Parts: sequence; structure tokens; C-alpha cells
Amino acid sequence: HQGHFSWEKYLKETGSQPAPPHCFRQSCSPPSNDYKIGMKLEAQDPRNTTSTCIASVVGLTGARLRLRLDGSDNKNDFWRLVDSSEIQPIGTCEKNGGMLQPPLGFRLNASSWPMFLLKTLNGAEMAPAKVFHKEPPSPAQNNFEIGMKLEAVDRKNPHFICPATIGEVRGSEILVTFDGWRGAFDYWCRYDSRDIFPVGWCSLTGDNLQPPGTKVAIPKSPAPAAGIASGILRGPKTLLPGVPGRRRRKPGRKKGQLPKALAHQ
Ligand code: MLZ
Repeated sequence: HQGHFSWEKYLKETGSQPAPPHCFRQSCSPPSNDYKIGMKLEAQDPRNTTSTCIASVVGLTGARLRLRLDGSDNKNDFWRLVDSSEIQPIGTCEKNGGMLQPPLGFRLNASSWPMFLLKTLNGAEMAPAKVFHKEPPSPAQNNFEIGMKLEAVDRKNPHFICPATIGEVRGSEILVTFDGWRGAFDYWCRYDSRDIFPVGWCSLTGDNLQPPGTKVAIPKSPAPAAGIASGILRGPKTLLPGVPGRRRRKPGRKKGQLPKALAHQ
């Protein structure tokens, strides 16, 4: 469900262009999500990427799975695309001569892992091979340009996919900036990250696209000096690029102190 956010309107309002789909390491038609809640599979432990663990599907959102490692707690869920290379059918690890590992923070004694593994797999519904999809290839080079719009996973709140803008490009890295959040959630990643998607991705997959934040960007250069023009340029609530408003501190808030809204996000 898309809320009331419309890319079409927003792109017009901001006078911006979406990053072309060929920039992304995503398939041009999103993979179908044929998983079911409760299915088990093998997944890399995100906190210990050299170990392969058993995970359960605890949620479905667009082309993504919400996963929880068996034997872990419910505070460390993570999200993976159905065409992620970090998930595979049960049996793959053993076939390749590996051993399934307990997750980091396994809630039982390490010595009870073999029995725990037997019990967790006994009678389990295993995700069949046909629901896994091959990971798309990486584009040959970084084709992103500053200002291009995209949809990106908020890595601090990874269940959210949000409207974003390319803030900088450096070699094979890009700065993903979240619209309307004053930089608080921005991150650098490789151009072929699986966490970024072309405009329209969520509407194709049925994932939730968050609306942009309502916070105004912090001006990089000092606000224009008081004068005839400044009254026009200092529109307080505009999200239009290039005319960020610098607002006065609220009475009671000291210089250098964060506004309340920013103190706990
Ligand atoms: N905890 C935050 C969530 C913000 C998500 C921003 N995503 C770019 C809030 O207070 O709303």
C-alpha cells in the first residue's frame, strides 16, 4: 500500500529525475514472492557472515522476506530479497561440505546445538527450490549521478523503503540521502547494493513505500543575508531543492542544542 505518496507528483514538484533502472542490481521485472510464513531455509547470519544458519520466514513484504534465525531471539529479524544470494534451500550447506552453525547469540548452551538443529528441522516446512531466484548480475559500472531519485532501504529501520536521492558519487560508491530527514539516515554504499531500487519498485512488488520526511534540509552554505530576496527564499516549509529555509531556534532551545524532534529518532 502506497499511502498518499505519488512519485509522479513528487518528481514534478522537485523537478527531479529517477535513476534509470539499468543503474541498479535488481531485475527489471521484480521476482515473484512465493514463500509462505513459517517456511525454513538457510541464511547467512547477518551478524556473523561466515556462518550459515537455519532461518524461518516470519513475514512477507513485496519481494522481500522477514527472516528470524532459529535459536535466536525476536529482536534481530532481518530482511532479504527473494533473489538474494544470502539465502538458499535447506541442504545446500551440507551438499557443499559445510556445517550449519548456531546463530550469534544462540539462546541455549552451545552443546545443545546438534539436538536443537534436529528438532527445529523435524517436520519443518522447508522452502522448496522453486521459490528461490537467481541473483541478478551487477551493472558493469556505476551509472548513478547526483540528484537522481530512487527507493532505498533505511538501514536504521530496514523494514522501511523510502524515497531517496543520490547525494554524491565517488568511484563505485554512492551516497544515499533520504528525502526530508536532514541526513539522519543517509549512508554510503556500492552502486550495486541490493538495498536500492528504481523509482516504482515498491508499487510493482506491493512493498510499502514510506512517504518522504517533512524535515527541511540543513543548508550547506550560510542562509542568504537579510534583504529583499531573503524573504522570498526563506520559505519555511518548502521541500523544493535549492531553497532550504533556515528556521529560527525556538525560544528556550539553546544554540547548538538539537531540536526535540531530532533528539530521539
Ligand atoms: N524513528 C523514526 C523513523 C524514521 C524513518 C526514516 N526513514 C528515512 C521516526 O521517528 O519516525
